[in-house]
Amino acid sequence: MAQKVAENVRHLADSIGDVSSNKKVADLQKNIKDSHSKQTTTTDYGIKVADLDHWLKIADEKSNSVGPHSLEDQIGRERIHRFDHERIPERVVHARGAGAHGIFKMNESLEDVSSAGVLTDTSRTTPVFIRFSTVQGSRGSADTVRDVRGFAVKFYTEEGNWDIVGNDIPVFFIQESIKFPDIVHAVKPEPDREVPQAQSAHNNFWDFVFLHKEATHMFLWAMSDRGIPRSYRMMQGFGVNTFSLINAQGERTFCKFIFTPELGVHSFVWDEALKLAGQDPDFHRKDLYEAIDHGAYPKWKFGVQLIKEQDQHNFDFDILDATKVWPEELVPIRYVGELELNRNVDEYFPETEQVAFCTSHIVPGIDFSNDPLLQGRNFSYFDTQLSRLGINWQELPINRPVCPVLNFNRDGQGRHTITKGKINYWPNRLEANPPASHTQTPGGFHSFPAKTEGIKARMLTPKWKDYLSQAQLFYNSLSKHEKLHTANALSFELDHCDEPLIYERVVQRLTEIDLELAQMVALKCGAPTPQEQTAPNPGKKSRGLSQMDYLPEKPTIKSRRIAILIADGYDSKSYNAIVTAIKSQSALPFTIAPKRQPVKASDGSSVKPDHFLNGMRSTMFDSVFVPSGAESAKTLLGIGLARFWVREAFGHLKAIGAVGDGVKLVEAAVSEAQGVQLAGPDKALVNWYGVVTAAKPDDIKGISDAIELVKDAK
Ligand code: HDD
Repeated sequence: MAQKVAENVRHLADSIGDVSSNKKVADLQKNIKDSHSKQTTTTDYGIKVADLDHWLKIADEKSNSVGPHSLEDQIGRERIHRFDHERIPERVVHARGAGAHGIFKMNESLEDVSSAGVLTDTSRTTPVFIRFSTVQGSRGSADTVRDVRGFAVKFYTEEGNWDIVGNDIPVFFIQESIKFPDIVHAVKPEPDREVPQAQSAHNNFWDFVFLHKEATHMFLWAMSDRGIPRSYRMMQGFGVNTFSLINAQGERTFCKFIFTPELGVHSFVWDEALKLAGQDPDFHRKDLYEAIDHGAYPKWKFGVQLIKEQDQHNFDFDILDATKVWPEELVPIRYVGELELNRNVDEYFPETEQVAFCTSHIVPGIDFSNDPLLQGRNFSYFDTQLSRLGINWQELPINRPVCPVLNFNRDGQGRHTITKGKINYWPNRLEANPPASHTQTPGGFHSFPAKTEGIKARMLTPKWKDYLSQAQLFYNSLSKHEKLHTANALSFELDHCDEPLIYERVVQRLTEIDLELAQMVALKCGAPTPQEQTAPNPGKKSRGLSQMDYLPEKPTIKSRRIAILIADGYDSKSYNAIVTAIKSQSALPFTIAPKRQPVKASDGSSVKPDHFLNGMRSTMFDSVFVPSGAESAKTLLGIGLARFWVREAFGHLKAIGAVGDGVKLVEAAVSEAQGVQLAGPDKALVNWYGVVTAAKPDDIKGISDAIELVKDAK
């Protein structure tokens, strides 16, 4: 225990020391205190506290009497007051999240289209903070539920903060922001009984999306494997809305922002996600922390899609419509930068909980567009921070920019800044704090002088009414197994709807996408089987929609979690070889045994396992390996849970490896899973997807084959 505390203190000291390369991290140091210091505890007003265990009260040892509390106890009162007010309102959506610090760099300048320093200066390293999130659930809900994931990036640029408040899905449910309260009400727990938590699998959500045909495209994305990512580190990030870039010549280019992960895009299978929600509700949060802590820093390529202003109307969809992607064949992605997360937060609340993003936070060289969803968002984010954090929320350490902030905004609850001088208005006789245009100083923000015409009306133009083409494009572009997963997800969701009107209508909508899909879902959710495709689907496909298009450029098992199953009598040679092989590829080995006390090898050496069989489940690992050792294999074979470990991993299509005697356990488990008897212990299982075995216990080739195979793990 003492050692663990010492390690933590060292970690804190290290992190405080490591500030030179990141301006934001350096800025945060002003507010960091060491909770492990040996200094005497004080009240918030600074006096040393003598006793932390007892409230001041009227008591008498002699008569053995403990009387009532004294209200006089300012120390006891302060502690309770502070505790009573610890909670702030959770975010109205995206309440559950995890964050980390990192850096952003441009490899290629975008000066042809933008004058923003952050997008043009290739010598800069811009500090960033990212918060990933789920949308539907409360702050304490599970990480692995089926949902859209938030991907919000704050760039602390030299010209001020720039926020991309994006998602892992490139389109949105609705075209107009005025509908946002309705979609959120519909997807959140139903108001009468407040169920279900963090689930879209209920009548209200499917009622809403049926009644909004524009939501069809996005609900297909959410029901695909994108809705259950394996890790925050393995998802794409999309700014979703259309922004403008403005170059030094004052020309405008429309733009979408995209982040693509170096590790590729990967998902759970639904059974894993479901089980993990109970077995480890913090799975994604821990995964992010663990990877950064082990130095496996998550990385994304940063790209833009660009459309010249004069080409705005040359597409058969409106490029300002957030329910549409810009197909890559029409608008290629230009990858120009990279983003890396390399530092965990020191404390969750002041950093991850208090970070506040606004789509309206842009810097000179970047501007908005008339995307109606974005226009509404620009109002909403600032507004919501007021009720979450108060008017001075931009002074909070995690939110304050790294460049100077100076203006005549004053006062309000929780004001930190002390501004000297008599002047707090503009214009003033001292010409203090002038706007840039007054002094002809370059760098002031100028809104793009866009020409607009029309009449004031609540309407959108006809192009916005094509709700199906891109929904079909997405579904057509999925691989065979992604289509099957989507059908299964829809069936699961609609099975949870108990009003026939709801699931029958949704199946009816699916007939406008793909008849076979509609029929598969109808069969399982209980709707009548439809017989006709009700809208023509010309079968168009596009690159970049299936996540199979985003396998890592170089296969890697970096940061993957690999369980090694052993019991007393394991073979230390094959065990050590696999541990070394895993570590050499920057993956993480975890030893699992029937007990957590030291396990003895056949040669008398021993190892203390990381976990015992029932403390963890195969769902928490990407792969399972069984080393050799006759006694070990015999023990494991006799334990139902050990066989279940391998069987379950096999069922989830995970890479499984075994050498020597360990093969017996894998064979038994796989036979159970398949319901067939294998021919013998030496029969190679390589034909079976994801299983690699080698008969010889020290068959390093066999072991590295297994490692190679793990690379191809989903
Ligand atoms: Fe939103 C939070 C992403 C539409 C209103 N949104 C929020 C977060 C993300 C997104 C990632 C969490 C930020 C964080 O980690 O603190 N939202 C999106 C995307 C949208 C979108 C990609 C579609 C393109 N949002 C949207 C609309 C509105 C909002 C149309 C309202 C008109 N969103 C909010 C909000 C939240 C929010 C209520 C809740 C907490 C917060 O802002 O800071 O203002």
